[in-house]
Amino acid sequence: MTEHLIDPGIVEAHNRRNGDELAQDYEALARALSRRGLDCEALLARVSALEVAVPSWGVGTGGTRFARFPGPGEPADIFDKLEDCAVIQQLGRATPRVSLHFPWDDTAEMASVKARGEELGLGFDAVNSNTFQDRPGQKLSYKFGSLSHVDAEVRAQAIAHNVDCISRGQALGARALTIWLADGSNFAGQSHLAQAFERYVESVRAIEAALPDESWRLLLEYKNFEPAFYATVVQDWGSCLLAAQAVGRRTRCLVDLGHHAPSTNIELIVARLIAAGKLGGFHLNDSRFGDDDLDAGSVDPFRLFLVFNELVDAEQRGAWDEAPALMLDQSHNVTDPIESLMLSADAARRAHAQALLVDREQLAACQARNDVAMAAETLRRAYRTDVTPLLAEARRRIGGAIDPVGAYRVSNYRKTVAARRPQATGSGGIV
Ligand code: PSV
Ligand code: MN
Ligand code: MN
Repeated sequence: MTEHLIDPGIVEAHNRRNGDELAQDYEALARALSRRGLDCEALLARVSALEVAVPSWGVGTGGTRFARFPGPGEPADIFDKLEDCAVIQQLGRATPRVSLHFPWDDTAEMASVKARGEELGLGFDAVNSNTFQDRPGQKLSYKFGSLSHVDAEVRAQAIAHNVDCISRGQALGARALTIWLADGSNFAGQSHLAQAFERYVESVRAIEAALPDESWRLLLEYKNFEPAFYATVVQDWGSCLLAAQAVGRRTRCLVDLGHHAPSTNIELIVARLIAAGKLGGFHLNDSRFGDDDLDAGSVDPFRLFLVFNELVDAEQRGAWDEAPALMLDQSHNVTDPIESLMLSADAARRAHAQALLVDREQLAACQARNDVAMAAETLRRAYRTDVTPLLAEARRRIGGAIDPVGAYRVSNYRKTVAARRPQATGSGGIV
């Protein structure tokens, strides 16, 4: 029996208050969709199946390199983080797994973390390594890189950390390791561009060889800049693809939506990675300038829809051997992280539902006769459909909240945990 941290009676009362309105809106949507030859119930089943993992680091207040302004009731350790993730799942019902980050989350035995997750109805998604910071007492520094470092001993230390993350992931029941590499250079001439990449690929090969079995995946993130401002070792999807291809079958690329220059056509990158058989997963978020880590769909929901449009298209064409893993990767500086994460999971499902509504036969016909206006309008028509009642109904049917943020606020969860968790202090920024 799953332990619910918010009294289910509160959720039921909330759903009763909003139930009539939802029933009317859902019925109206079902009628409108049926006029378009679409079955709302079938769509609801598809949308309900979409799951997004929550990052353990996302439930704490983030920060910038200038400051961090922690809110009340911040999680103090991995067990507090799991509780917050459980609330997100209880109300939203779209996020049954948590993605852990080491060493940030290695303060407890993995067996007890797994057991607590089970009590709360949570499983574990990809684990994340961290060789972008030095931990206290660490033998060798990552100041000048880790997996691509010029010194073989530093590389060996970074590889060993990733292998340790894999065994922690195994203990949790996870099946993937995600590597985001901060390595790079700040000045022209600082590093040999080609050799640094070769050393990185060599290191990743050693990590892939340590994966427990064929079902495990190694997901490589790329990022255009920061903290290296002159040249990042894995700066774009091209480098990432080269690395994934050079390493092996189980190694794939992970597209973090915030890791591109502002006007980059991310859906095109997605299409290319699918074609190469190397799209392993996503870190969903939104951004205006760079790695802003804002809530998914909060700046440009149309772009999120276009990404999901590629995924639905690929799935329907049978263009991949397995669907990419979906995870959120956000930093919440001015919002309650629980609210932001629930809204982002909802945004992902919304984009997915809209993408499922695209009339693909009509789109293909428009493309075939170069009917540009109608092709674009076919996409926009799906995007303009308000699927809010469908998302809410999907949650309601399995015990979630019609309006997760509304129910969360009524529950006073934040106030309750603030009374027993120590108040975190501000100070410097974190990633
Ligand atoms: C840093 O850019 C970053 O945001 C990457 O996207 C990672 O996924 C995340 O931090 C956690 O390491
Ligand atoms: Mn990321
Ligand atoms: Mn990032």
